[in-house]
Amino acid sequence: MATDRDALKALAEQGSDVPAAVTALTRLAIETPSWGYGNSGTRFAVFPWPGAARTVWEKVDDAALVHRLTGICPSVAIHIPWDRVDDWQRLVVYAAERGVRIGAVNPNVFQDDAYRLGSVCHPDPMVRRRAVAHLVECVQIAKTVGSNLLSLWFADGTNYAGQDDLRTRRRRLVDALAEVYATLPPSMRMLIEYKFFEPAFYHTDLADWGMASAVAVRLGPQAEVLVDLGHHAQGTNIEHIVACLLDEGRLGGFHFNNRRYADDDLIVGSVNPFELFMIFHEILSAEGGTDPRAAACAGRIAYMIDQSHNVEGKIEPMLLSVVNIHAAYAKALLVDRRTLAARQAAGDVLGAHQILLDAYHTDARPLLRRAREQLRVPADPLDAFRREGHAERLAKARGAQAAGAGYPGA
Ligand code: PSV
Ligand code: MN
Repeated sequence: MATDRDALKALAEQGSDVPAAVTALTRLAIETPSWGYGNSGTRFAVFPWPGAARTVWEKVDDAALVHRLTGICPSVAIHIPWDRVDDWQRLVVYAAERGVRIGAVNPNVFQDDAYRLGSVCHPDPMVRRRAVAHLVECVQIAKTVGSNLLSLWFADGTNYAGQDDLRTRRRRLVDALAEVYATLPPSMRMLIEYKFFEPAFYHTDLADWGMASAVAVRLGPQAEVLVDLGHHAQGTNIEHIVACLLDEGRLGGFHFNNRRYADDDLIVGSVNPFELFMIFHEILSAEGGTDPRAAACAGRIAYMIDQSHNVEGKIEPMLLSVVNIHAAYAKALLVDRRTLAARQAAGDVLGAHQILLDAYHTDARPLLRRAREQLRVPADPLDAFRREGHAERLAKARGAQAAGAGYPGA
């Protein structure tokens, strides 16, 4: 049987820069979401998972465990008010003691009764004020916890034609975000997420990447677009969107997950791993390309997971997502971009396509094992999670919460 050493030697002989790829794999940073560690469900039911995190402290514990087992998840995103605490400094220290830090701060302007007709686009200026006040408070929280990311998603939209005036709503949105933008410290970025449906079904105020980037451009250079993989219509070419946003220097970050039908929030790479590989291929092309703006943009992307687990535990699916992201990235690192460019220039349609398939079909696991060796983490994080008995330990310590209906984090 070929050893990892043989496999890496073979890769080097084929022209891959193995040490550079291993280094890149050790440097990837993926943020996990606090809300992915708690019980969540569909609007039909929440099935409580024994050992699921009950508080933000336990969510940080779980994020720290994921980081300990993978070596590439140094931060955890928080959602306000779900994760609100009285003493933010205590949370910062608590996280640091466990080897992680607080990442993106996600405001919540979609759950209060006041937001029935929207938040920053609501027809009533009092409701808009309330939403802006919460967003500004989240900028303050981000400053306090040492985060430089404010990550925004709005449920704003309408259900019926004529319900509200579309352009007026857009002006309300821009005005509100301009107010928030003015409070950002220079080091902080505002990430603007889009989604074309749900909970509104006639129109969504920020429906796609074009609308989000137009708003970002109006606001200024600290505003960028966040691409959630679940927020597109069936068949949308997401890697093309990624390429366009890189070219405009406005790709701020990702919410990784996977979908088959709607915003399914399934394990990353579980439905369409080739799409994930192609997304990383676009990013790496920009990073190593000749356009300095696209290269700089690629270098500051915030990679975050946004998924919820309804029937399958919490930590294990998060680990699988991280492993799948790492694997897609590893394969994208193996693309022979020089030969690809030559074949593209020559109009060699399938010859160019073959370059991508060659990388995609390469077994990248020896590379990943080498990277994990350097990171001093288990060669197989999922296996380690099972062998070390974490699920049983947490189930015993935390027990199961009462069943109920609800939304992630509710
Ligand atoms: C909305 O579907 C979303 O993707 C946004 O990012 C939210 O912040 C997140 O889910 C959690 O509800
Ligand atoms: Mn999201």
